[in-house]
Amino acid sequence: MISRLPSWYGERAFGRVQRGATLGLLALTLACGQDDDGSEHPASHEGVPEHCIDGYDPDPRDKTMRGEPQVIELAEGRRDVLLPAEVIAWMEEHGWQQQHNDWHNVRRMDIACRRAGAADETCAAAQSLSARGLSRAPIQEGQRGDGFAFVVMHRHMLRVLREVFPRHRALFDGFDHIPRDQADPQNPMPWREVKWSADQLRAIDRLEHIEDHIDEFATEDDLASYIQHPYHWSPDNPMVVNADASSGFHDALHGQWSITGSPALLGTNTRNIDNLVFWRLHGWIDDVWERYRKAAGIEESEPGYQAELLAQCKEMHDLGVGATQPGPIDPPPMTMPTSSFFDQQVRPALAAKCSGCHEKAAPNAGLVLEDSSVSATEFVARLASVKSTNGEYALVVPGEPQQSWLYLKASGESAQASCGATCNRQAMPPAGEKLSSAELAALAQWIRDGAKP
Ligand SMILES: [Cu+2]
Repeated sequence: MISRLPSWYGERAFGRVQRGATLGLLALTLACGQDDDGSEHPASHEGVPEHCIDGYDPDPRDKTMRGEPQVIELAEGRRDVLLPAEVIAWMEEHGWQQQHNDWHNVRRMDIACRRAGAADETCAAAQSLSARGLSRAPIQEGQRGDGFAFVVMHRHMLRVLREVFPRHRALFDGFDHIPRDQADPQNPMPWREVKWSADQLRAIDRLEHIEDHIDEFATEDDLASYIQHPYHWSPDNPMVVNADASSGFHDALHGQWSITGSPALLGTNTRNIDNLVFWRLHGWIDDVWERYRKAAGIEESEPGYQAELLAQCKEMHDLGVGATQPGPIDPPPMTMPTSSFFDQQVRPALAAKCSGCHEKAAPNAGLVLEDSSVSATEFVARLASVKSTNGEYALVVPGEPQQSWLYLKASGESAQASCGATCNRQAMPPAGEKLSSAELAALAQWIRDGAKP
């Protein structure tokens, strides 16, 4: 058997609490083993919620519910597909939407604050978490160990749902294969176009034939990081773009089916677990990872893995207990002012095409492009002359569309931009509908005219 337990395992600490208890957890996993017989747990189980050890009983609603996914109708003929109401209710009763969002946000503090090792005092995103009793996770997104935690935590959630809704467990099945085009029977939204770039097709091919690529990923953490995001953390920059442009297919999957205006927006973490496609795509990632584990000869009983499953279950639980107030869960009501050129021509386009991933509650790259709760002045102040995460270009340079990263990304000209190795040239949005030529022209004109609110 090849051991793929990451070598850093013993030194790690995870979550919002410095547990330092890895060895303790490991010991207790080994000590308690299978104790489904209702016997008393050893004292070392203290602090670990019962359900992390014994699991959950099926929910009574599993027997009575129809279990059909809900197709919801949104503005302008858009549609999204959500889990049955009973499942969403169960997750709400257990605080999952909040915990899942917080789980990601405590790992995204460096990204939200645009610097590595972000301190609470100087960054609003960090402050809003610490005001709720949460703090920066010691392992941030894209750091060694984060990919492994990511796949284990999502597996924990998948397993619980299959246990709680056994008669409807197919709701949580991953894609058999990634839909390649709109007509593919696996497309969860037959009304929506499916398009992948050459790099994304390369990722699909590699991951769907993971058994042939085992040697390209030294550890499970390497594989998971490759799937998760197209960037990684470094001490100088929390978002260094990966050299391999096929990395980050998980983000592309979220983007592909993220429907603007949906109450279960797939592109951000606030309520994306309510979305059926969330489980399709995470189920698929889970299957790819499992096939890697099998091909690499990793046993289910491997202690490091078992300890991590327990630790992730406990962390989710602790996030629910530790947060003193609920975070921003529901998207704010739309109160779009309509006066200036920016309000009329630019802001709606950004909201329509970018909010799938840059909505204010949990924006990718810490960049907010949809926030109806702030004035145009405040909104523009966050863009004009503010550096992008690549650290080279400003998001908007008043008067200069060709030097404004927002415009270059939206127009796709970023692909030819001259910028350093850490610069993510990928056009935006990464999947789904691009800005129309009229919207791009309006964006360019607005910048050329001085980027006024
Ligand atoms: Cu997640």
